[in-house]
Amino acid sequence: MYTGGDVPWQWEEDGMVCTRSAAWSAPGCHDGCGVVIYTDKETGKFVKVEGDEENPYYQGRLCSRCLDVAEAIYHPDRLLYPMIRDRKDRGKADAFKRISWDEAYDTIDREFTKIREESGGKSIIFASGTGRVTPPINARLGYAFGSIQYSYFLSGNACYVPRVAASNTIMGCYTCPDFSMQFPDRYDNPEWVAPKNIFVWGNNPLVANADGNLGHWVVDCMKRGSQLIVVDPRATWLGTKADLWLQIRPGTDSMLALAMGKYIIENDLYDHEFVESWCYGFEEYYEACKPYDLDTASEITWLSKEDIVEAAERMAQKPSCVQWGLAIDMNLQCINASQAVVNLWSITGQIDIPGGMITVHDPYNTEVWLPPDPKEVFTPEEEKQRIGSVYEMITNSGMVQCQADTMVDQLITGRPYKVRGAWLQSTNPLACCGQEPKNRIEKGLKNCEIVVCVECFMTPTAMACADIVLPLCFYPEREGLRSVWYYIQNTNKACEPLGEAKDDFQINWELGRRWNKDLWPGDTLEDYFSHLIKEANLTYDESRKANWVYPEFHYQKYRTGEQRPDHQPGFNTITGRVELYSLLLQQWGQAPLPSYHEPPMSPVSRPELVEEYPFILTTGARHYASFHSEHRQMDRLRAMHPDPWFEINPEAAADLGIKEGQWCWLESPVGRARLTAHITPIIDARVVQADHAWWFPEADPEDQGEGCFATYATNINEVVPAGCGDTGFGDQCKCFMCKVYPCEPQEIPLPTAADPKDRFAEGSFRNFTYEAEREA
Ligand SMILES: Nc1nc2c(c(=O)[nH]1)N[C@H]1C(S)=C(S)[C@@H](COP(=O)(O)OP(=O)(O)OC[C@H]3O[C@@H](n4cnc5c(=O)[nH]c(N)nc54)[C@H](O)[C@@H]3O)O[C@H]1N2
Ligand SMILES: Nc1nc2c(c(=O)[nH]1)N[C@H]1C(S)=C(S)[C@@H](COP(=O)(O)OP(=O)(O)OC[C@H]3O[C@@H](n4cnc5c(=O)[nH]c(N)nc54)[C@H](O)[C@@H]3O)O[C@H]1N2
Ligand SMILES: [Mo]
Repeated sequence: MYTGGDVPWQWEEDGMVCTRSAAWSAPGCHDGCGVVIYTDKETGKFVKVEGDEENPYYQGRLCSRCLDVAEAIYHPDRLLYPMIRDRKDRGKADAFKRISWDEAYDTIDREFTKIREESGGKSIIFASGTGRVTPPINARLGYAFGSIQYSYFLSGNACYVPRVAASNTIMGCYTCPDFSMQFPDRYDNPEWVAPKNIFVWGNNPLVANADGNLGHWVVDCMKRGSQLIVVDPRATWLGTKADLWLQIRPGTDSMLALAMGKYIIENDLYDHEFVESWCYGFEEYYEACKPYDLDTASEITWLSKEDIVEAAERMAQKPSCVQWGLAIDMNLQCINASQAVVNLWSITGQIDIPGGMITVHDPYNTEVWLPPDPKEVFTPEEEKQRIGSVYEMITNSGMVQCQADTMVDQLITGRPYKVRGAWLQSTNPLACCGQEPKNRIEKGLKNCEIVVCVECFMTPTAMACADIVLPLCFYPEREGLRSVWYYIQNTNKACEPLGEAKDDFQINWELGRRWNKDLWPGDTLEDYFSHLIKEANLTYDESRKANWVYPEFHYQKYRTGEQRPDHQPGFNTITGRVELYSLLLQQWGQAPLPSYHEPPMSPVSRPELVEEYPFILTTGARHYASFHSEHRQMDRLRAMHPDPWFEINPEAAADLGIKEGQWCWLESPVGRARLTAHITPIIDARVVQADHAWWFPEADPEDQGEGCFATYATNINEVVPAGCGDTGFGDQCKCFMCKVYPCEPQEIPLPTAADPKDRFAEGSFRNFTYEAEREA
């Protein structure tokens, strides 16, 4: 174990108290950046936040959103008190009434319990969005209540979970590129070497910093000699610095991977020792790759044969690693695509070598990322009640989510039984993660008898659907634990929450204890945190003083038995090897080997649609100014990216007579959305890329035509339909078809952001914001 106990966790400086912390939402983000929070010594109020240069993982790096957190804390739209609204008044801004926390808890407890008594715990869903602090504690709350329905609205659960599920299935573990983040001494660690090649595949690490990866590390490694290969249809900043940029046709990644596999095997570039000793199904995998020759691959992917060959040769050099991303998940054949890529780093022997793909584990089994094992809470019969449990791949992925599309279907139809209540904690499905939000998500949620939202702002989802809204505090105002594969750190409370805002841990612990104290142990919240890190042999207070706690890290764990529960050498799969041919996939009725499937909506599979829908549509590329649908009300961040946009190549724009900044409709056979044109050569003339997650906090919250806060008219998920692949995973967010045409001026009633003070109508829910506290 290594700790950061040599530096203080709190000290004073220039009349301020400085508190080291981990900034893990809210506001939301995947990262728990090491920060120093400055508060006024006299008043205790929040002053500013800076990156913590002592923190080995982040080394002082911080993004614009975190630096702007003061704007979030003192924002006039911030929710500060629990509120209730009559169900018949859903959508009405002035119908919320302030209540006390006790009244809120009592009402939720009473209504939820009534539903459980009448229809069983299973008829209430507990939904979260992406990996902020919330998902595991939300699942735990549901389990304590007696509901197994821990859920997520994104079609095909197509974020991260598919890649993790595929990895767990094939390798019995998850792997990450080795950027030295597992070592507190980082790049100086004597065992570490810089990757020779870093593949950035369907990911934009500098902007996204997703899933336990900080984009800066890629640049740090480049400075130490790593070469870069970027697989992306857009020239990202890293793409322009890459040694090889593969401008791939969206949705064809598995074709590229299979052709690379064939080339590597046929040119004897693979790692014989690793394949013979540690892989299962090599011959079968080679057979599966055979159809994917360079000519076919080049035609399908739009890449040159030379570039595919260079990529394959670089993949085979040691050590090489892959930083993959969302584009692998957002494909109906995402398990296939993940497997095609996993097999590449497996046959080339990159697993768990310095500079390769390191196998990672939850440090000290903290359960900070994963909910409790449902097997310890539910009977096998009850477990089968999880919505979508027919999708065995999801059920066995270790991530224990309901299948999203099945869940929304059930919300809408009430079949096979009604979903009567929804607890929404850190998700905004009407504006962000729900496909076909107007006809599916809003309709489904409104069928519930009770909808509770735990939120920091009045989002479109809360405005349209919530009966009870619980106000959430921001990270400087709370205690908590941050853990990522490599270390744990406390989130230390530096100032008091404004109003009566509370944090997720506190809310769930207080409410959860009404239902099941075994799942929410401890007499205080701090006891509960100590319980979460008990395997580290530290109390919460000790871990605070330790700043960051790293378990020891070893390479090549599969040789020493550290990779399997029975401590035998090998991987935690049926054969004990990396299953290039997956016996589990076979058991679950899925193809055991990867193969290429043309996306169902592409110019190749639907040539007859090309005339009407000439563009391939990919969506949701991340921006610095927002985290999903968050930050739209932060004026400074909004100024960086004021309107929803889509990227279009100059030639294509000229053909259509479209000018920079012009509002246009993007339309598919499913629906249309309105965004402004951003004309840029970074994208191929046959492809357009559109923002996701827009809403307009400055717009009319009761607007039903455009959708609450004008969200539907600009929501790209009205253009990309719901639906998943046959594993239950995957969607079409990164590969669909659309046309583009200018929007008439009269069709654009969007308000412009005026003085923020003008936004507040008398008598609206915003009456609960407190000028005095804000000014203080
Ligand atoms: N077309 C298209 N759609 C996409 C994507 C895409 O690429 N293309 N990406 C998808 C992906 S990968 C994901 S993960 C989803 C994300 O979808 P969501 O996670 O649902 O994202 P948000 O809409 O930002 O909703 C989060 C809400 O939680 C609140 N919040 C923030 N922090 C906290 C917290 O700590 N606790 C609580 N209780 N609330 C908090 C915020 O105010 C916000 O309203 O969107 C998906 N939608
Ligand atoms: N600032 C910010 N950071 C975020 C988020 C945010 O909203 N804002 N969201 C967080 C979440 S939940 C997630 S899941 C991650 C996602 O983070 P990333 O994995 O980086 O996802 P994206 O930015 O959607 O897409 C990454 C790249 O894939 C490319 N791409 C699009 N289609 C394809 C394709 O078919 N094949 C290939 N190879 N590439 C393609 C895009 O051009 C883009 O540059 O980011 C997280 N971090
Ligand atoms: Mo995500």
